[in-house]
Amino acid sequence: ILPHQRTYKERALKQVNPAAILLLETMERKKSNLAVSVDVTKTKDFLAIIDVVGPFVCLIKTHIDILEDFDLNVIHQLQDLSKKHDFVIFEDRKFADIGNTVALQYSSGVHKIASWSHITNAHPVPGPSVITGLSSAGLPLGRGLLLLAEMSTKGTLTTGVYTEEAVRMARARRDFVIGFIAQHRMEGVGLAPGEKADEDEDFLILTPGVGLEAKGDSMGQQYRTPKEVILDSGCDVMIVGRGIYGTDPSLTDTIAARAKKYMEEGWEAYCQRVLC
Ligand code: BMP
Repeated sequence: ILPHQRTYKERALKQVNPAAILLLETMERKKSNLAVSVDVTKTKDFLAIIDVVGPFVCLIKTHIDILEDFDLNVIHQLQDLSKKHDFVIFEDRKFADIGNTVALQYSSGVHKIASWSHITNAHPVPGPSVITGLSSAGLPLGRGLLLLAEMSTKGTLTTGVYTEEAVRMARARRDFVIGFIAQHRMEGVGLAPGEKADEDEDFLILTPGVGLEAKGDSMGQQYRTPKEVILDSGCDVMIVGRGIYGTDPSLTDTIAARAKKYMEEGWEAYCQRVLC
């Protein structure tokens, strides 16, 4: 039985990293595998969208450096909303430098990401040292890391040996690496012939590039449906941005209705997958 054939609740019991446990338990509690990516430039819109989609999500994904009027007060309000609506926070920072630099970028600067984001992510391109650097700041705080094993964009270089090496790097650091940003499951990827993965291995797959209406955008993004992502590809969390918040943040009823629809489709696909 593969990890994604088990329930989120069962899988939470076997995890060691606190952020992985928190995410799986939140998904089970809220019956949601929907994450909303809130990529807007004004704090007012950012917080308003999160308050509207909050009841429907297991996780809110941020690009905190997009906010034009950022100050640490935004973080306090984000944390209040996370408590009010019971969701996990994931800053999509995509670290990609030497260990010493990423440790500083993660813990310090204007945004102090490690202090508030349960989960963050990194490109595997620097090699294992990126995990060493980030874990020095994140592990003492109970944080978790996702490696970008695959991307959703046309022409991405994250294929073949690159993806395999990403999975090998994660296997060596299961205390901190909780899974991948990817388009598929990673069981069996990167194993030598005859090599078997540890039977407790259970990486979470968080998948962007999800949309019910559009197939992509004019800048190389590619979308699949919740059913394709959760049922056909066995991914765990679907990440939706513009498909939910659209172009007008003031349309709160429409945004809430879209979030509810994605949440229901994602959960239905999960139920079919685990036959619950
Ligand atoms: P949207 O659904 O509006 O296309 O947004 C997708 C979000 O997921 C963006 O925040 C983007 O940075 C992120 N993302 C992605 O689209 N593809 C990837 O491979 C990795 C990402 O982090």
